[in-house]
This record gives sequence, structure tokens and C-alpha cells, in this order.
Amino acid sequence: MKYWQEREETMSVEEREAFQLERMQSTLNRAYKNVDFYKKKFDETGIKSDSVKELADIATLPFTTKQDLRDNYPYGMFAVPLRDIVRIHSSSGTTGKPTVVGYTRADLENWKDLVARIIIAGGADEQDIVHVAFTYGLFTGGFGLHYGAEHIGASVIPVSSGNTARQIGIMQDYRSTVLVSTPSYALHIAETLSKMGLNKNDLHLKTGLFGSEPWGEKIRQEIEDKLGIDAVDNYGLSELMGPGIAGECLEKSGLHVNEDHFYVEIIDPETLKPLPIGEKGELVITTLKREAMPLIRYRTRDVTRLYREKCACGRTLIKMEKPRGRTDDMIIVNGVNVYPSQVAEALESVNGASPHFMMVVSKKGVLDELEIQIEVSEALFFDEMKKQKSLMEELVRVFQQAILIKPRVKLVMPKTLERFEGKAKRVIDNRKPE
Ligand code: DLL
Repeated sequence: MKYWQEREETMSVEEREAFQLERMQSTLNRAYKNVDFYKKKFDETGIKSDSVKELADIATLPFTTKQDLRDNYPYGMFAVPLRDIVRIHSSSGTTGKPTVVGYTRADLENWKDLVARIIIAGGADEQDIVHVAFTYGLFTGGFGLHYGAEHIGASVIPVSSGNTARQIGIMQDYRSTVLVSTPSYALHIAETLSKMGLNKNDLHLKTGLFGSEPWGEKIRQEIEDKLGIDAVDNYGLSELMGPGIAGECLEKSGLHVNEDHFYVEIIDPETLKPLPIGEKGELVITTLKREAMPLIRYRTRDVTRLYREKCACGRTLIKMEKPRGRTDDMIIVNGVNVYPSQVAEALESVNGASPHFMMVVSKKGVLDELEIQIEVSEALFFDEMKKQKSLMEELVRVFQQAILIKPRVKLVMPKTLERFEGKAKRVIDNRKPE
């Protein structure tokens, strides 16, 4: 079995908890001393920076939210002077100001190590030729995976995003063995490949490290089949570092969280109370080693579940389920809360429908109407009216079961829904804001 940092990845839970506590206490101290935002917040709520005596005490501290980062734009959350910052990234978001993320030299070293762990866990090594099709720039995906892959000694091709036909040419000529991208872009590559009259045997890929957006087992299967690879998931968010927070090993049964650097909790997003391990809720993360921008109980808005199990890979790091939804991508249709992830999950149970869908919400009179557009195969679309009808009926039924409202279902031709090089967009909301 290969590891990047064997000791950290395989130590006993008890030993790791001792490290976590020590690092948590020092993070709180530094945040209190060096970040006005935290000093004020602690003072206001009467919390002492030494009030954490054991790990569970973290639950007594207030949360940090994306709004807090926006309010302290651009550098207000930094715990070190700007001269110690050696890299800046940011996350754009769709509304409001971007959030700015700073790294010290030590933060960059740790970032490289954590991404390296994930790359190795996913089955790649120094022999590999790693094709990075994430955008390079303020987005953390490109640089994050790039430096991690270089760190393990792989040959890295910084292709970045765009021009898929050219990317395929490069993969053929340079014999790329590992593809790094979003899962939707991997599917787009597979489709473009077949449009070009090529197939997986014309490439040399063996592994795909995909992340940055939710994806399920059906998409994994499709990517693995069409590209002939092992497709593994990795998770992160820019506010906390970028990629490198968690990643799957080849068991493909949950993402190992790098919990020696990130303390993870699950809370009930309504009551904000911590939930016991194993329950589904919102992931909250406290950084344990970060110098430039320590974050305490950061609300990720991602919905997942944490669990400990003996993993065949030997890693003792806690696992998280593939995050499939956010507490804030919810849309409300006629008073009912709907998550795109529920639709994606329901789709997985239906044979004959592709995983490509778009939810279109509009007003019909005073009521909302939800239409779910789904791509189906050309054969089904043109020839087989009867099959088409029964598929539509089945889709309406499973969706209604999943989201508790009855959507209209529209079958569309293959490849008519927009493909995304970055994150896939699953909702078009045509309703006018009130
Ligand atoms: O997407 C960082 C990243 C880059 C992760 C490359 C993995 C690979 P942001 O742009 O800040 O950062 O978006 C973070 O994307 O809160 C999740 O909602 C979602 N997300 C990221 N990875 C996954 C994943 C990067 N594997 C937000 N599964 C997060 C599901 C994911 N959702």
C-alpha cells in the first residue's frame, strides 16, 4: 500500500486526537491574538481562547460564515502580516464580494502534502503523467492539484480548461495517464472523444481525480466505462485551502478527511446543534495547522455524513460520504424545498436516463412550475414512443417521491443540455424575485 505521509494517515485515532487538541488550542490562541474579527467575537460572547480543554468543547464556540469573510474583505481575516503571505486565491461565488484566501509559505507546503496524499490514495504515483484540466487562476483547483502532483514527482501537464479537442490531442500525444478535472468535464471529454471518432483505447488514461462539484455513482460508472479508468472523488473548498481536504482511496467508499489538519463536525443546519457521528447534516470545519487564515467552525453548507470504519487501504482518517447537496442551493417550489442533489440521486435509480439534467423553475399564473429536462439516447428519442412514455412516467414518479412535488419531465436529445467546464449548473430559475 502506498501513502504519502504514512504516519499521519495511519496513526491510531487516539494518537491523532492528541495532535488535534494541541493544534486546536494553538489555532484558537492565534486567531484570538491576531484576528480582530475573532477577538471581538470571543470577547462579545465571553469566550476565553483557552476554554477548549477537550475536542468536543469546540461546540461551545461560535461559527464562522462566508458572510463573515465577505464582511472582512479583502484581508481582514488574515492572522499574519501581508509580508508573510506568499499566495492569494479567491472564490468568486455568484453574489456579493468574492472571498479572499491567503497562504504563508508553510501553508503552501502543507497544501502540497495534503493534495499529494489524495493523489497517491487515488492510485497515482511518480510514474504518472498528470493532465490538469482545472482552470489555473484565482480558483484553487488548477494550482492545488498541480503542485500536489509535482510534489509526488509525477509529470504534470498544466493544460487548464477549454478547447477540448486540443486537450484530447495532448492526451494522445503526451500519453497522459491521470486526468484531473470536474466530473462533468470528464464526461464532456468522453463525449467529444466519440464525436471525434475516437474511444478510450486511443488514450492512455488509467486514473481520474475528480472534484469541485457533487457527482454520484451513476456518473462515476459512466466516466469509468467511457474513459476506461478508476474515477475517484476529492473534496475541498477555497475558503479553507482548496482541494486537499478529503479524497477517496481506491476502495471508493467515502472520502478520507485529512483530519490532522481539519477538525470536522456535522451540525443540524436548522438548530445548529452538533449531531452525533454517522448522522447527516452540514459539515463544519476548523483549521488546525493553517497560519495565514485560521478559520474556526466554518460552515461549509455542504451536506454529508461522517463515519469511522476500518478501511482496506489502511488509512485511519475519518470518512465522509460524497457530499451531494448544500444547505444553500435549495430552491423553493410552491413552498416545498428542493435540492438538485435529490433529483440527481433519484435519476440514478432510473434505467435509460442519462445523468444530465436541468431544472427549470418558472411561474405559471401564481404557481411555480418545475420542469426537469433530461437527456435520453437518440434511439429512445426518435423511435420508441411507447418506451418514451413509460420512461417519462417512471421519471415523474421517482422525482415526485424524492422531492415531494410533481414536476413536468421533458426528454431532450442527447447533448442538448449545456456542458460545463467548471461546475455544472443544475437550476435555471425564471421566476422574477419578489
Ligand atoms: O471547488 C475546491 C476544489 C477544487 C475541490 C478542485 C476539489 C477539486 P470552491 O470553488 O470554493 O472550491 O467550491 C467549494 O464546491 O463547498 C462544495 O459545495 C463543492 N465541492 C467541491 N468538491 C466537491 C466534491 C473547490 N468532491 C464547494 N463533491 C464546496 C461535492 C464538492 N461537492
